[in-house]
Amino acid sequence: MSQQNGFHVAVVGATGAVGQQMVETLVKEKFPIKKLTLLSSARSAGKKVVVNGEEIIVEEAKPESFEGIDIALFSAGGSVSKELAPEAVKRGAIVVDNTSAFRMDENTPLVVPEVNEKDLHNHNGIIANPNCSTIQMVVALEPIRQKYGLKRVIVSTYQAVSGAGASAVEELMEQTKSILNNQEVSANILPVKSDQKHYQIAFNAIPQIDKFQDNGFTFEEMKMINETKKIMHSSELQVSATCVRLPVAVGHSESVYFEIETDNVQVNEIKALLKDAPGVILQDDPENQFYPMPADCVGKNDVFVGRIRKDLDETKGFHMWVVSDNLLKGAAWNSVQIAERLVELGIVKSK
Ligand code: NAP
Ligand code: 3JN
Repeated sequence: MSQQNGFHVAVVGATGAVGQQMVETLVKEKFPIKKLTLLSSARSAGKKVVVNGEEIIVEEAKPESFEGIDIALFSAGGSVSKELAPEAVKRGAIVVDNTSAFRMDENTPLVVPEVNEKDLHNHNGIIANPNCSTIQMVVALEPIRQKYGLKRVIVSTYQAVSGAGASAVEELMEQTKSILNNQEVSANILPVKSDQKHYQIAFNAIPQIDKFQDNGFTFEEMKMINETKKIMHSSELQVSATCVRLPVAVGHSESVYFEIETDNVQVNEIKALLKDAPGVILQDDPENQFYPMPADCVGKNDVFVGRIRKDLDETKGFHMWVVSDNLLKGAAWNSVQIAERLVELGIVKSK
């Protein structure tokens, strides 16, 4: 793991669902690491984690933890990022932040490398990683937008419980066991731990992800709407979203309806475009019942697209089904990919 000419990397939230994937992804992608520092809250400080055969002791994240750090990957919630990301930047680190804390800040680039890598050049120390549901959708839409223009997007999501953290996955497993054993079910985490009511997720579908806003949309839906416009640099793009939680452990799915700006485009032209698109794997063969499903996407970095078809009424309208591992391209891989690009573009240098 340790390379003399590598970088001192910190993972903040290293014991969480996303943080653990960040550590695994750094190793899997052979990111050039001189030293790896794992940070968490006081709860997990002292815990030993074996990374690539080396034992690392998790430390409590504090402002001083960032002395000497070159790159800090944050995934410990928005309030931790708001407090500690500026402290990391003050000490010379570049931060890739996986929370919503800075995503809509006009001085912070919000980056999906396949879509808007060039925005990495305009940073003030922090690069924001978008919401998982946004990332997989824009990877699939960007090649279409570039070639045919994009007027409107209407998306419905089918999101895995791991998006709500390690405790939500545990809750799904516990509830499933209880139901199969004819025992009473308890619900304490979903849809939103800090909200008033909690509902069973096992054998259910919950049409609420994050808290409701005054306009009737949830915060998750507003993230998809606002982040898509920012990443695509298009305030005129019409975007609407409905986000739903399903009893799936890993892998978000999305039914995406989109309208392009060009006339007479055939479905095979969209398929051909997505077949060669960066970060996309086309799985579209209805005759052989071949389409993407979350169970097949777990552990993979790509965005899988299938069920592409033309709308029956709107001549410029199309539908597609987009699936990806929410903890990888939706979070850990997109963050590590940003860090890789920062290194390759010479934007970050080892101290
Ligand atoms: P999780 O499984 O609950 O893990 C939370 C992590 O944050 C743990 O490592 C926890 O450490 C750490 N933490 C909590 N409070 C802290 C504090 N005060 N100081 C330092 N570390 C602290 O949650 P998760 O699913 O990994 O998600 C973590 C965050 O990532 C979310 O809150 C969200 O902002 C972001 N996220 C983004 C996406 C996306 O769409 N891109 C998806 C999921 C999550 P302990 O072990 O000590 O508790
Ligand atoms: O629920 C999901 O599937 C994705 C959740 C993402 C999330 C969860 C808690 C806090 C976020 C996020 O990244 O948008 C945040 C947050 O940082 O606001």
